[in-house]
Amino acid sequence: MATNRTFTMVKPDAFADGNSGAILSMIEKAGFKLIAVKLTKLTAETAGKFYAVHSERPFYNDLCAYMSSGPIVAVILEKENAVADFRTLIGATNPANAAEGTIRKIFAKSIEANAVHGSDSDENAAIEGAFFFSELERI
Ligand code: IDP
Ligand code: MG
Repeated sequence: MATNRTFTMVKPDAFADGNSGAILSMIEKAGFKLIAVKLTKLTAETAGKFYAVHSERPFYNDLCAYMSSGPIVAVILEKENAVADFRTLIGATNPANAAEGTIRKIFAKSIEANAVHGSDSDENAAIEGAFFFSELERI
């Protein structure tokens, strides 16, 4: 079932560079409503749980270390067609392949430190949102 919600994180590189506000502004200007926002920090263990689907990938350990290297901003977003439209807004995983004007093209440093997360399905958006927020923390 389409929920019209997706989940994002401003990743440690973008937070450390002071780009959280600019990124959230781009997201709002693209028509997404903020449903829940949290400044927090993952541990290697919680990052490992969040990215468990990638546990067999060669970059998994580096990804967990990177994602726990500094604060992140976790956000639930709402918009019609949220998951697909947000993936378009952020651009390709590797910023070298990201379209002009996308968040990753503007802010990402590398295929790993790529500024933002974006859910890849309605099902994962719900799982990922629930990873960071309780029912009471969402409007
Ligand atoms: P996505 O974030 O565009 O959905 P995924 O394939 O789900 O991309 O990978 C999750 C995250 O793992 C990426 O956003 C990036 O931070 C990191 N990652 C993906 N592929 C590589 C790689 O080949 N080398 C290093 N890190 C990677
Ligand atoms: Mg993904």
